[in-house]
Amino acid sequence: MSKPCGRFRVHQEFFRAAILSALLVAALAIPARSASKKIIFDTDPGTDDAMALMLALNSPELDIRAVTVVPGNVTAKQGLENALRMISLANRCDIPVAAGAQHPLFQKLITAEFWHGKNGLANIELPPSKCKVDTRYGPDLIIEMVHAAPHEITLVPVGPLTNIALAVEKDPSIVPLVKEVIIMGGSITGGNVNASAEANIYNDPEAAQIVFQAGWPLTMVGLDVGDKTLLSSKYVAQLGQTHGPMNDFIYQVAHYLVDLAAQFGFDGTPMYDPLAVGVAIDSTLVKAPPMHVDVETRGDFTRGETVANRHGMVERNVLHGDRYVIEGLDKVEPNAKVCVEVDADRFLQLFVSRIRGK
Ligand SMILES: [Ca+2]
Repeated sequence: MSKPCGRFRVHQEFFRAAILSALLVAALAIPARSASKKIIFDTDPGTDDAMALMLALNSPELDIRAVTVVPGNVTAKQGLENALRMISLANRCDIPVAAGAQHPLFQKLITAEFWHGKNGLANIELPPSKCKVDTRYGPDLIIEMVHAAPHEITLVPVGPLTNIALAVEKDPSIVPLVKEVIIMGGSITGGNVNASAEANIYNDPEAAQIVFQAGWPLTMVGLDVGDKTLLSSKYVAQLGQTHGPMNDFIYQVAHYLVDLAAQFGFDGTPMYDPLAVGVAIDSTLVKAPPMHVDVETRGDFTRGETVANRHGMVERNVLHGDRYVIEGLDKVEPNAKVCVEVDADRFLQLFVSRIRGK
């Protein structure tokens, strides 16, 4: 092979450098989607579900692989329609939207149009969906996707836990293959349905107990932090300064919710479901110590309560004749990280800036 002359070598070096630069520029220009967190968003939409979904869609840290619908705030049928219309509004027909359970495992559904409006979306009529429903059954879709991307999928359920429980019951082998589960639900400081229970857990306590005991990394984003994260009219005004189909929709939803909260004496609307998405984006937004959590399924006053053991141990009581005697302490392993504190302003600013596309 002849030796290339000097000029040719210079050209060769120049082109090599140019190609390398072009490749580098191209690599930097590619959105970080491939490196972002793959999530399945399980939802009962729902006004705060709407805000959570739009936050997830506007956040490059997350890659929504599927939306599965569960009955809760509204019926399964209404929820599916709402999910399809929102995904269509976002021009994301590439994301599969699937129906799932039609009712809780062992009880009648309790819907919440009282809080979310007659259609579940603050009575806002979105245009009919251009997207078609995925014909797979929600829990089956979860199973299929977890097996297709082992250790990569984060489940973000923000409704009753029926679909997730059905997936685990049908195929427990998904449990070690799921990267993480971040749920909106529960409370360790009293409920919103009644004195003890939070709505998502109350709507299907048996399903919730299955999900909490499954044995996967689970973070509970409950009322404790949601109630500290109030979107006030100051933030809604910021949302009103920019426009676009998603921005305008969320502005209207937020406006509706802040007005509703004001009727009950609150200076803002709690961002329950959006905060679960926020934790998926950035876990440093919350402080979440490990605890063992059980879901009460039988109590007269406490059905649906998330009962948290903060100390990691229980007394060992042993029967001696006609009485029990404490003989020591048994360790209880944590099964959840329970959010107890939140950097609310940082989260709310993140939410507003993402919805505004900034
Ligand atoms: Ca929800």
